[in-house]
Amino acid sequence: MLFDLVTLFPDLFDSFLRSSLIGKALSGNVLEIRLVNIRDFTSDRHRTADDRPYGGGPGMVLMPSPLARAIESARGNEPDRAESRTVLLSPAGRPFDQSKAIEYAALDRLILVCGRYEGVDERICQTLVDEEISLGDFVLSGGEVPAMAVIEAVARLLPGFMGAAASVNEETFSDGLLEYPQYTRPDSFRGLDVPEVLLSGNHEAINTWRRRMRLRRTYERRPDLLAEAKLTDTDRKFLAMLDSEQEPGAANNKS
Ligand code: 4HQ
Repeated sequence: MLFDLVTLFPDLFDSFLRSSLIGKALSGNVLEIRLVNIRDFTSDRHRTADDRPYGGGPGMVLMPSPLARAIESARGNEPDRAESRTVLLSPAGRPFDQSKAIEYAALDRLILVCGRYEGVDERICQTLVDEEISLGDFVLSGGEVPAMAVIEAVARLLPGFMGAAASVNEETFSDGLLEYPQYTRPDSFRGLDVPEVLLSGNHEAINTWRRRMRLRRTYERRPDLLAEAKLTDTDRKFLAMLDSEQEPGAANNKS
């Protein structure tokens, strides 16, 4: 799969692209990443890429012309790639999630446009961008870090990314519940013991405990996920029990 990164700060991707898993995927041809520097498509001697917002207000806006030429340059090489999408990283986009990552992993090519300043000229979104996505409800200085997050989420779904041995475990976001807590040696750490059941060798008891921990965590931390989660009748009974135990205002961290 080919990723084109359209950015004013291509250097920000250096260490990320050399990092072990991404680096291996690049040398193993599972992944190809091209960097397009918006600055290379400016037309004045100062290489200006931003300008003041019409209507006034703080900050600067990415100018449409250099950005348009940069995106078109990315598209221009291998324009015949069958399935391609141009995506702008923006806090005003639709939320990025695992289902989006799965959707992108089926493409031949993803063009990621990283904005800076207060944003990009709206006419870029209207003409050259297929969709806008947000990594969450917070404000960053640019789309580069979100772009790396998208690359990592998508790349690990590509066949061959993690080698033949390890396969992807997407449990959390396939059935819509948070993961159960994990423990490794030693069985006592700073006075905290690994739950007995995990040392019991009783796999049925372990599975029940893990399922309940997933339900409890999701109930406590991300109740919004429960509406979409795949739940059995037993799950619903357990959740109803948690709900009846709830004391208003008191956190419940018991297992
Ligand atoms: N920015 N999810 C502002 C983000 C962001 C986010 C990227 C900051 C775009 C212009 N992007 N620039 N949150 O905060 O994707």
